[in-house]
Amino acid sequence: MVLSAADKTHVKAFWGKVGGHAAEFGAEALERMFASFPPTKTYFSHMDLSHGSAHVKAHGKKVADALTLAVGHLDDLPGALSTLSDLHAHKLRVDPVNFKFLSHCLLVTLACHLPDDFTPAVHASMDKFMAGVSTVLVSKYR
Ligand code: HEG
Repeated sequence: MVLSAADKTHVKAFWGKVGGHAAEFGAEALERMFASFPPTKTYFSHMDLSHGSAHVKAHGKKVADALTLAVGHLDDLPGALSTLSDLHAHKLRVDPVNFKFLSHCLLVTLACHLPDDFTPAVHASMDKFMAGVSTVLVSKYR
């Protein structure tokens, strides 16, 4: 998944619009994922996944912070996400299909909150960005 120069420009500008809402949007994306793809909840059986839960809020912030880091390193996603990649592959062992679910739910969340900025071109670039991040996070499975 190679992001073009235009993709990188779209992703950086759009994430700038997300601004201080990143953690909140991360938590909403998780809530949507748990609601629409219930098997994903099995990975979080140690957490309270009810609406407004502090666990989901805290995890939403972690995911969002990782995405902010990735946006800052679009030319070196493997380097920026190396530790996180080890964690997901070796310790968490999250089935790769779930990354598509979370990516989808994040895009839906972003589209709901920033409809004017989420143009078809930005949508396409954000989709490529999430695919790029997901590729790195599942890259060490074998
Ligand atoms: Mg993962 C932990 C980011 C997809 C399940 N995830 C984490 C952490 C981050 C993160 C930053 C905390 C790492 C730490 O504590 O050092 N996750 C992250 C991203 C994405 C992703 C950026 C995809 C875009 N994660 C993902 C998916 C699942 C999953 C699809 C399962 C459906 N993540 C998962 C679990 C943990 C993390 C179970 C450990 C949670 C905990 O116990 O605190």
